[in-house]
Amino acid sequence: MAIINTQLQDNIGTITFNNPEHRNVLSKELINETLQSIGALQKGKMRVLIIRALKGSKVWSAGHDVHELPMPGRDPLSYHDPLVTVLRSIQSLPIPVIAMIEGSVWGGACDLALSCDIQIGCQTSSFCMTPAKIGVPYNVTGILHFMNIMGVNVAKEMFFTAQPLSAERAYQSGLLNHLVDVDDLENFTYDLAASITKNSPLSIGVIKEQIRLLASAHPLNPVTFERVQGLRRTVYDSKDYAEGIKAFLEKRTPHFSGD
Ligand code: LCV
Repeated sequence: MAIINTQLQDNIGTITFNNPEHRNVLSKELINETLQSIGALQKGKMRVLIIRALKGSKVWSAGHDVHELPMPGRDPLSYHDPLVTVLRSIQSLPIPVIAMIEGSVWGGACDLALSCDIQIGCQTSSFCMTPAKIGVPYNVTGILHFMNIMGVNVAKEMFFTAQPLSAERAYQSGLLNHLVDVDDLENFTYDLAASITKNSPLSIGVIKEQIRLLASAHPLNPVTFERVQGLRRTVYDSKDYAEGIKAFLEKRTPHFSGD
């Protein structure tokens, strides 16, 4: 059975995560299928892409597949990591991408949802940033992404507490463009997508790229960049990182020693 479903109708592409048994984890397999589908849809007349889970999903996506996290000593979110790759692909896709969110969103899946251009949620939507729960040093582009969207204070609370943000709080904090009743979610999303397809794709594509370039226009001098990479290395080389992954796989609470 395919772990994603793909559809193109009236210039609106839809990618539906279809791996509920494993809570739509962003495994290499799911990400590669998503990237292939985006490529195929782009060959059609797609002007908007909607990314969603199956109707009634309790979990939109459980985030990075923890089984695929490297053991200590290797950056778990490096430039070529499949998750980081798909985030870049969505951010640089020259058409609007809408995250239609039913259910809980975890870790890297929050970054995926927020890499989309518009987020539409319902009362079952929630967002939980989990790096600190697993002992992962999140990456620079991801942290900057969260800072740009929700501001430093809410980003800090999400990363430090690793607790879910409710749909209402997500809407208040700017993670959701719209918060609608779950029964209206699909129609609302597709109506908004349809309104976009009526506008100039060229103008939209250029404005999206301008916003992306301006939002990431944060000059970082080489020494600062190397300091950040060094700091991150102390985390992914740590016993805490190994313990976080081991505890997840053993389905138990992690006991972090701080080294
Ligand atoms: C692999 C999984 C996962 C999973 N990986 O169902 O942002 S960072 O830096 O942290 C980044 C590295 C990242 O994204 O890390 C992953 C962060 N994600 C999480 O911490 C969420 C972990 N999952 C859960 O808390 C629960 O699975 C939720 C609440 C999502 C759903 O709970 P529920 O009781 O409905 P199970 O926990 O029973 O999970 C069902 C199956 O999906 C697997 C899980 O191991 C189980 O598989 P098995 O039945 O084979 O054991 N699964 C869930 N999440 N991230 N596998």
